[in-house]
Amino acid sequence: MTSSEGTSPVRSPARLARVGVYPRRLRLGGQPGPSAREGRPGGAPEISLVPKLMDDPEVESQLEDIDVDAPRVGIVMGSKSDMEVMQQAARELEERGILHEIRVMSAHREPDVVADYSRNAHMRGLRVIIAGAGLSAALPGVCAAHTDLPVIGVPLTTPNSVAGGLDSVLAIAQMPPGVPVACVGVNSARNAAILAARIIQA
Ligand code: AIR
Repeated sequence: MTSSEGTSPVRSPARLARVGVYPRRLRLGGQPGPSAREGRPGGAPEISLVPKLMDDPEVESQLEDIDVDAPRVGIVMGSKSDMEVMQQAARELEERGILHEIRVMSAHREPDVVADYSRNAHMRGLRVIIAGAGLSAALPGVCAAHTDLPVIGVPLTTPNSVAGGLDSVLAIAQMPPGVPVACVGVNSARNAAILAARIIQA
């Protein structure tokens, strides 16, 4: 399921800017970006006001290849039984017009699926992964082990949770140095979505 299923494609400059894609056509009038040298013939060496990135043809062609309708946030969870809570994240992103996708994958039951998804996430255009799981909640950490994208973990409660979900909190927050996972509160999927939106817009 992706949010794009019920949403018309948005290709406006504002939309592109919100997802962090600034292809050449977004420059004013389609012209090359402004320069501090303009209006000063023979003046000081040119200082471009456009980030150097935009002048690199290779990077620019890669940016133009990015599908602006691709999901920007991946919402994953360890079980279908997590769906009700995790849909709060989807709803929040939907309201903010941020394209997202939802997948069920267990770090323990389908470790290869989680690894493949995480390894391909950046290349597919995702900017943030929100991962929710209960009990021994390895999913956010395993995602983070396989991607350089920011991962936000959502500790979830289940009928078998220990200490109201403290088991999941510790599993998500207590990551080893070098493999960070942001951890929101127990069942706080909406907060995870708001944080994801802030990361994308930062
Ligand atoms: N879980 C699934 N694989 C690994 C973990 N930690 C979690 C799910 C769910 C809980 O186990 O995220 O919160 C119970 O899953 P189920 O499928 O038995 O309902």
